[in-house]
Amino acid sequence: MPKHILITGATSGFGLATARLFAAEGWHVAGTGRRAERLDALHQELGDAFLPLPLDMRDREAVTETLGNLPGEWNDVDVLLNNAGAALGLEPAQECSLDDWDAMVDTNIKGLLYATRAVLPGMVARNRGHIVMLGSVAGNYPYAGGNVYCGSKAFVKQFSLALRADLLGTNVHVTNIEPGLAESEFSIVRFHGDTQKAANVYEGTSPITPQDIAETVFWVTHRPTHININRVEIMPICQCPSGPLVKKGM
Ligand code: NDP
Ligand code: 8X3
Repeated sequence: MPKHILITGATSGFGLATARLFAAEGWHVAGTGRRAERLDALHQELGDAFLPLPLDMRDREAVTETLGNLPGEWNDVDVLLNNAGAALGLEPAQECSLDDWDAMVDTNIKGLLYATRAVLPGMVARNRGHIVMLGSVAGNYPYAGGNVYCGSKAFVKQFSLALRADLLGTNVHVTNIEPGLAESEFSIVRFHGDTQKAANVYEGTSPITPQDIAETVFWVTHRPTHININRVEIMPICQCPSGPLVKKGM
């Protein structure tokens, strides 16, 4: 009997790479995304091992209805990968678009909550399962222009840890994966389609790849049952955390 992973945001980047890796390992993969044509293409590629779920994670009713009532065996979700998310803009807070802020809160925080709430009762009833979050180093270290994106990922980190507390006494696992610089469509989305600006982010670096993250998801979900990986922070070797900034001449 194949295991089932439900991936939010399977149309690109980390989610797409994870869908391919888990399918290659014999898992059944259900994947969400707004770009239905990309889900269709993945369905063509992976065949019956893939269940396309076109929806917007910001739509509470659609997420609750769809993810809470998957057909047949698909409803026994072994792993939920809460991956769908975005950074929008890199302006200082006083110049940011409120629409961008709303979209980040609604997707990165609220969409993740809707998906979690939809699958959690089944996992608790079966006394097994794993919820893996795509947090970020942005939840650990602030940077200029990160404002609401950093805040949303700090939420994800703390929510993951608090979820562990609620689930103590069950065999339901929770992990927050916290990548640093990684190349996907992330920066194209952040810069609202400006591919040149996005390319500049990675120029001269060796960023994390979606495959690296897929392998991390696979690793954290294949530990012995008595183990829970709480958090995994990953940076490429060309990046490191740094301390508080100082502005001289003030
Ligand atoms: P991509 O932009 O390549 O992929 C984002 C995915 O999220 C797409 O499948 C997209 O699908 C989906 N998504 C976004 N908004 C929505 C929405 N409203 N409803 C449904 N799906 C949505 O980026 P990454 O793969 O890099 O990002 C995946 C996660 O990893 C995000 O949470 C991101 O914050 C996080 N992350 C990324 C890092 C990076 O540097 N790349 C580093 C650390 C964390 P569609 O557009 O089809 O709806
Ligand atoms: C993505 C990494 O540093 O661009 O979450 O915020 S960063």
